[in-house]
Amino acid sequence: MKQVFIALLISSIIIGCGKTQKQEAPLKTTQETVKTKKVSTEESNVVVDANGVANVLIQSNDGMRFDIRKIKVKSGQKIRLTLKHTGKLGKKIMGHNVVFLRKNVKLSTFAVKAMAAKDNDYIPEETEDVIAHTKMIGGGETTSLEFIAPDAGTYDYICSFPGHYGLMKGKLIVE
Ligand SMILES: [Cu+2]
Repeated sequence: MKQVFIALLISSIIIGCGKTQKQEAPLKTTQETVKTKKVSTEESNVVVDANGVANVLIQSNDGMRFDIRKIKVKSGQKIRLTLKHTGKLGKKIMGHNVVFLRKNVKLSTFAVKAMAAKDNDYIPEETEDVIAHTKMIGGGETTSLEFIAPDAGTYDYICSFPGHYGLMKGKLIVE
């Protein structure tokens, strides 16, 4: 019995180690990326045009990713956001949008409400949680949205397609 117990113990330690390594690996990569590149490529290249409009391009793909995770603008500034889906998958299986949430809106709570709003492109109807949002698009499509930057602060943005917000999220930093 003792030998069986020890064997089980050893195997569970090995499995345990395997899991830890798998979980830590992506984190290390992220940290290294930040160290080697002083200017994060994930920060938006906000282009302010002659009219003072902040133009921002976010690209999304079939791998459930936004290429931009940080957007910096000034309060009261008009933002013209363009969302491009560079993938091939359709809107019903790999749809993406960009939803800017008000302060103190919990992402997981909002995501549950959004999931129930399938008939409204996963935007809860009559919600007060949303500042502005693009429409939902599929691979090869592009959409854009204009809105006025809210009061100074940090706001979350996500894709509200079911299961996407964990990977597809970023911060709107209003100064
Ligand atoms: Cu998405």
